[in-house]
Amino acid sequence: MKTILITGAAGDIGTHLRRELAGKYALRLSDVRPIKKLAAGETSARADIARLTDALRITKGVDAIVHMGGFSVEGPWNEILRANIIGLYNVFEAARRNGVKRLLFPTSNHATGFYRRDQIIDHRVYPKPDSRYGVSKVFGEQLGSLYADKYGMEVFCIRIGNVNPAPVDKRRLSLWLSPRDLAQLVQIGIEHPDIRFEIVYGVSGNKRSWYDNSNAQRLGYKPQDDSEPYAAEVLGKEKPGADPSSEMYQGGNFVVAEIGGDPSRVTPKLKRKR
Ligand code: 15L
Repeated sequence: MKTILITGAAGDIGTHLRRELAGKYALRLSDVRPIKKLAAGETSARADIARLTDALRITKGVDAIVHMGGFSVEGPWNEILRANIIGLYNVFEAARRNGVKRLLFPTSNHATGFYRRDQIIDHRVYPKPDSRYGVSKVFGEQLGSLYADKYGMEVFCIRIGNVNPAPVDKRRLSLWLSPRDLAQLVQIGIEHPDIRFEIVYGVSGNKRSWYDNSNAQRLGYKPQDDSEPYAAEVLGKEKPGADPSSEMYQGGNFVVAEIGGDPSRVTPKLKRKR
């Protein structure tokens, strides 16, 4: 059985993945926070990936890395820099030094959040990040490209929409990713024999999708879920958006965060869950 390192394992997505991948892999779970209640087949390795020594320790001897760790919304530059630039670099570099070839990087819809909602985009469009967070995700994709081309690493980038048991609002009807579809994409990223550097969209088979996800389909992705059955209920509860720009662009309120404001502040609406 393969041993998979999941960083950021104490977070929401990490928690979904632990449940979905249980029994399929030996899971090494890492986070700066303690991991509560290990299940059978799980071990934990607490680490701060902003320290290269920690990154080297946790990546030793694994077959693949699912790098979920990082700052997950728009935030102050210092935090983005520490977790998503320095921490990410350390994970790639530690993987290279430890001979771990396969790395899955969860990038984000916010790497392309300044595309409009009336546009359908595929994996070949140039990035249009909507935030410092989005820029950090573009950095991660490009670092992956470098490590694939220069060092022969196998890098699978999933531009994740929004992972939740059910879509939570109108925007998320277009970019919802169910936990089981996330797990399917992660398994493709771990198992597909022919990955060099790939970008796919982490979305379910949503009828209202803004993405041409043919690259994921080419690699075998067959989403099981679609947000459409939830649409009537979700739209019935929707309140009108505060800012028309957030309605116009795929990135939603990340697009309008701090416009004309103070970039050192975390916008309250975007505060991440702990
Ligand atoms: C993301 O990239 C964030 O990590 C997540 O918290 C959500 O805000 C999601 O995007 C989204 O766009 O809904």
